[in-house]
Amino acid sequence: MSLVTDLERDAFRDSGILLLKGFYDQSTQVAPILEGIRAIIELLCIKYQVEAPTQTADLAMTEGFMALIRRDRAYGGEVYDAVKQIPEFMQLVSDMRNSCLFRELRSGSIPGLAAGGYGIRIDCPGEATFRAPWHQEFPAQLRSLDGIVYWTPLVSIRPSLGPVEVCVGSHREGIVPVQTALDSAQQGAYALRLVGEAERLAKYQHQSPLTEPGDLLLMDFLTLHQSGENVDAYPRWSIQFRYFNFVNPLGVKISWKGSFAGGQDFRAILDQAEVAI
Ligand SMILES: O=C(O)CCC(=O)C(=O)O
Ligand SMILES: [Fe+2]
Repeated sequence: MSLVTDLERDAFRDSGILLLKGFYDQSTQVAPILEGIRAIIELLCIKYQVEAPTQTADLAMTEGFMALIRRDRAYGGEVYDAVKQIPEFMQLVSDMRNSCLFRELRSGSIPGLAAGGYGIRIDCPGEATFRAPWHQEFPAQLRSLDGIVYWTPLVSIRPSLGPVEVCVGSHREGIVPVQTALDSAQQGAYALRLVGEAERLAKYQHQSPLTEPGDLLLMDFLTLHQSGENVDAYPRWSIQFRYFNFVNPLGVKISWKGSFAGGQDFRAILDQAEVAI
């Protein structure tokens, strides 16, 4: 049975973005991840003697997490590193339906799951350091040119949480040249800036889809997108991972290497393989 209709597949090809409502099962796939996060926050509140409610996932991921980072921002980093090791998270990331979906969207492909390209974002209110500026996934991840970002929220995404913003159809632009911002406190992929950003962004219709846990937002590796601004009182929790295509000629040429997630700058890898972009 198909996971997408022909209409959806064509819409993804044309717009570089596709929202599949309720792709994951809330009770069997999402809820166990939320419970894992709750337990980790509870353990850290005990460890650091932070007084905060953690009896439900909702309380732990709002009040509990905020209390932890108010005490020490580094505790938030501890949560971030821990939650991606929840087995149920890895089960969702490697769900067979993800590769089936990739095959349907990229006909003739052999799907790969990008190592180090999966995680759970915790976008804290008012923080700019870890906000992803306008970017394409390809330089940040490499692996193959025709990869797809899988993005699925763990909380209901309201406008104040800063939904991801996407330029519809921008993937057709091809690889956009980037430069490193030297005046930014941001590091790695977050320090890259699109050349001629304002003019490029102005060409496209912008969308900031509101999503619910279980929904899956797909973005082409060349689609321009950025993190929205979280002006809420609570963090924005979301899962992202990337599938790529082993068959893609550029992927074969660079030996499916990763970029910043693999500890290397994409420019070095493309140079080594003598790929000009
Ligand atoms: O969730 C975000 O704010 C950014 C997501 C993103 O850039 C990605 O998943 O590739
Ligand atoms: Fe991205």
